[in-house]
Amino acid sequence: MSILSHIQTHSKANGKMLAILLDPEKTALTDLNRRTESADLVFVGGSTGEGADRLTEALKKQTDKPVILFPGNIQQITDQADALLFLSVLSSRNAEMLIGRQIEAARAVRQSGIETIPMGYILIDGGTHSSVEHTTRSQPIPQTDIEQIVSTAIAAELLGMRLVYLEAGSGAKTPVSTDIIRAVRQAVSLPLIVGGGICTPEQMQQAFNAGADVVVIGNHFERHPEQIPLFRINESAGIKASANIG
Ligand code: 1GP
Repeated sequence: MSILSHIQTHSKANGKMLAILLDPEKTALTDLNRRTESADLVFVGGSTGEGADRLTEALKKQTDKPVILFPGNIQQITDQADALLFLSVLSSRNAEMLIGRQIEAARAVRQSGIETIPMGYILIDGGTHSSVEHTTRSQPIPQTDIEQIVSTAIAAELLGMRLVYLEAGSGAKTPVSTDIIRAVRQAVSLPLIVGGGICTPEQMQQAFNAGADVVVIGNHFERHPEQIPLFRINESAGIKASANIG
């Protein structure tokens, strides 16, 4: 089964998925089985830097989790991963981010033969100047402009994209609000990925309840790897309760 079908099947069955985001520049190549044990999907990527090939190779040796590239640049593309999120920053008005980088990467991606999933990526203001905002030189959409966010997500679906990613930016102070997630969920039928600033199982559960199919967590697990098991999704009982998460 392709990775896209895997995500679509989960989404249709209302199954929720946790994706752990590993930055190749910040992730040691050891202990990856434990680092990814609560995840359904492993995303590999960062705003800058290389090393995605080494990290992907190590992940494929140490875990059986699907490894999906979420590349910040063309150097992070490797055919060793299971799939590639081929994204366009639809919230941007910077042509490089909308189509320039994609053209630059197109031949290498095609040659690699990797499963490529077209994705509409929508940057939303998370209350910090995020590195994605910096590297894409793009203004995020304010959280209050739900209409614009929903219109952008509908455009993604009309353009034939297969996933929508609502991104508050790594380390966001304010994750994407449940009002936004709910409004986008009602407007499009594509699987919905939500990330940026999610630090507690409760925030993850709220995003799921509002309609997210996949929640992405990076920063929090880099700082608190010991908390990873607390985020394990238990489909029948919801997220494991965690009384002592700070
Ligand atoms: C960033 O949405 C992801 O692209 C994850 O954000 O690092 O804040 O979890 P965090």
